[in-house]
Order: sequence, then C-alpha cells, then structure tokens
Amino acid sequence: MRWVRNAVLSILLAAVLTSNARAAVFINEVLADPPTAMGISEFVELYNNGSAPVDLFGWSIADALRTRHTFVSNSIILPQSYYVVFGNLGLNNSGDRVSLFGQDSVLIDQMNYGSEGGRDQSLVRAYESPDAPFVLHTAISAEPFSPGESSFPVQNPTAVPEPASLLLALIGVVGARLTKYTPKSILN
Ligand SMILES: [Ca+2]
Ligand SMILES: [Ca+2]
Repeated sequence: MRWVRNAVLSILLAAVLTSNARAAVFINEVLADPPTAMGISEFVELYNNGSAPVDLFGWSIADALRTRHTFVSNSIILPQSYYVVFGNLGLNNSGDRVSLFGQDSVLIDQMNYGSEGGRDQSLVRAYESPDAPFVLHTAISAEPFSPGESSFPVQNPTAVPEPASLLLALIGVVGARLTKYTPKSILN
C-alpha cells in the first residue's frame, strides 16, 4: 500500500501546482505543557480546511524567541486533514506566541497564550476554523489533547463520497492514525 500512497501523494502534489482550488492551513492545536506521565512531547497541530493539498516545504513554526521547526520537502497536508509537529518546541508553559510562517517568511497564522498553556493539556480551536478562539482541550473533549485527529468525539459524515473522494478520505484516515502520538517530525 505504501507505493499506492506515494503515487497518490505525487498526483496530489501535481494537483497543488496546477489547481486553483483554495487551501487554508492554520494552527489548530498547541500542547505547551505535556503531562509528564503520558509520554508525549510538545506539539503543534496544523489543519488544512481548504480543498487542495498543501506542501509545507519551506514553511516554519516559531515561538516568541526563534524558529523551532522548518518543514522539509514533501510535508504534505491533505484537505480537511491534520499535520502534527512533535518535539521540544520551546513553548513556555506560562505563556508564549506560536507563529506559522509560509515560504519567504510570510506570516500564515499566529496564536498567543498565557498561563492557560500550563494546564497539562493542549489549547485548541473551539471549532476548526482560523476564526475560532483557542480554548482548553477539555472544554470540548474528554481527552487532554488530540494530535492528528479531531477534538470532537463524533465525526459528522453528511454525504456518500464519490469513489475518488473516498480513496482520498481513506488515505487521510490512515495518515491520521499513523500520526497518533507518533512523531512526524522530531526535534532534538
Ligand atoms: Ca513547555
Ligand atoms: Ca486535534
């Protein structure tokens, strides 16, 4: 299945270069204060609520001090999907700023937090939109965080997808499962 996935990703990447479809990537969830007993690192979760995949190559994540992660080539975030950067991102528990920069250091999204960042749980958008405020993860979920997946317990399928869409959705699901608590990117 790996070659199938790679082939599809290549096709999707080509689509990125040729499509005018809208894509919008934003910061969706930030874990600054990992609970020590749960074996998880800090992470920043991105979400693409657009209709086209986006290659994050050359994008970066910074805290208030400096760049903490730069995306390598083929860092593809599919439509309606998540991408999680795990590692020591230098996020102060007592307050910090998280910025997402695109190529040429264009600011894509930014969030600030205070002492609420130090509550042994992540901060997450109240709903998956760049316009939504950040809230404590347990305000909308029984879980303290949800890297690579929705904060909301029930997904909401509204229509029967066409076969091509279904294939992409399945790949998206596989990708999300693989990322659960598994670093896609680890910083030293
Ligand atoms: Ca921290
Ligand atoms: Ca999440």
